[in-house]
Amino acid sequence: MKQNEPIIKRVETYIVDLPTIRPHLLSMAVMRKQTMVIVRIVCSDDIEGIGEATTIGGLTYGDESPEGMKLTIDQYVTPLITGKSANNINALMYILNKNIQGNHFVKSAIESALFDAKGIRYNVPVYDLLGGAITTKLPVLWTLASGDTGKDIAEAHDLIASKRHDTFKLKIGRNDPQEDIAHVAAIKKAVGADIKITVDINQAWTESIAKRGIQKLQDAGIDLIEQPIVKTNFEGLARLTQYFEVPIMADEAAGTVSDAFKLAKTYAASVFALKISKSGGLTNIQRQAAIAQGAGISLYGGTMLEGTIGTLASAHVFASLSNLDWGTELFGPLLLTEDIVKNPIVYANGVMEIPQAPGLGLEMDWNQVEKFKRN
Ligand code: MUC
Ligand code: MG
Repeated sequence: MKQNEPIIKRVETYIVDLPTIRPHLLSMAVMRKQTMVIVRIVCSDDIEGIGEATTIGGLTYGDESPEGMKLTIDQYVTPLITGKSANNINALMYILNKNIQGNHFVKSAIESALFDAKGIRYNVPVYDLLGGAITTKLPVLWTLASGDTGKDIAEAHDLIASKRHDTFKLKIGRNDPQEDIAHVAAIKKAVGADIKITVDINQAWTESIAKRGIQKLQDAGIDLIEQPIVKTNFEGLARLTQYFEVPIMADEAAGTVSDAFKLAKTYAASVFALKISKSGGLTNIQRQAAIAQGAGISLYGGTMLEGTIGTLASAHVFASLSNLDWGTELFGPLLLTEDIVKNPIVYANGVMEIPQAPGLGLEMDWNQVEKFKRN
């Protein structure tokens, strides 16, 4: 360690539950609140970094639960990194990867907090630590997932009229495929040809159902199909990608850097949905992006429906990517009725602004954390 290097003094974790503006329906879960694990890393120079580990619907989406993530950080991560140099993020992540299998959501939260602290220390935004931002604004779509076709259409019309979003994603897979397809077609017809629509099936279809379903979604004018079949069926995803004109995006299947490599080898998807939580951090997103670039695969900036902290961490790395052809879905904070930062992200005209302030660019509201944290 260099002399006078700041070291990690303390790691704090909080489980925070924030209500959603309406129920959010996915094929595997109905969300009425969002639970996030907030990580606060305090360094010997009194600089702090903040990270967020958030999953969807307890253990229904991913294999890390909020309660388990807090325990993993407190019992396993904290002893490994306390007393180590806070600036050497590569060395810290190497230690974590050597000693802790999996646990990508946890690793992502830790790496985000380390980048936040380092950015504050050197007075630069996190994107500068990642090589620089290609853009200061990212396109952000909105997901219509109220479970009701009429309500989704009304929500889309409001958001188009207020110019907050001009692109939408629909979540299906809970109902009979015919019913789901009719729901999608009605929304597409109501919003019109100029509004781009992605349909996320969240793994709910078998390959044979997907073959018939995607044909109908393609005929209805849908622009992008997301994770139609189970995440482990890479060969099936490759067959669908090669068969259809409408691009197929891998989400749950495109978890880690090695998943990206395996999918790229057979061109099993035209687009990868990248998420810092799935990949285990910001630097792994850049590794996945390099694989995609080499294979001619487009990118999309995904979300685990994180609040402002995780959304900003994602935005800083997504802004550094050159093949983000399908924009992002970094709308997580807008799904929540409350925030735990004092400076919410600015969303307007279909884009979000990336803060230019040091670190992630957030100002924590610890009173709000106190109010919404679990005891
Ligand atoms: C997913 O699978 O894409 C992202 C947006 C949304 O509404 O749900 C998430 C999860
Ligand atoms: Mg998805």
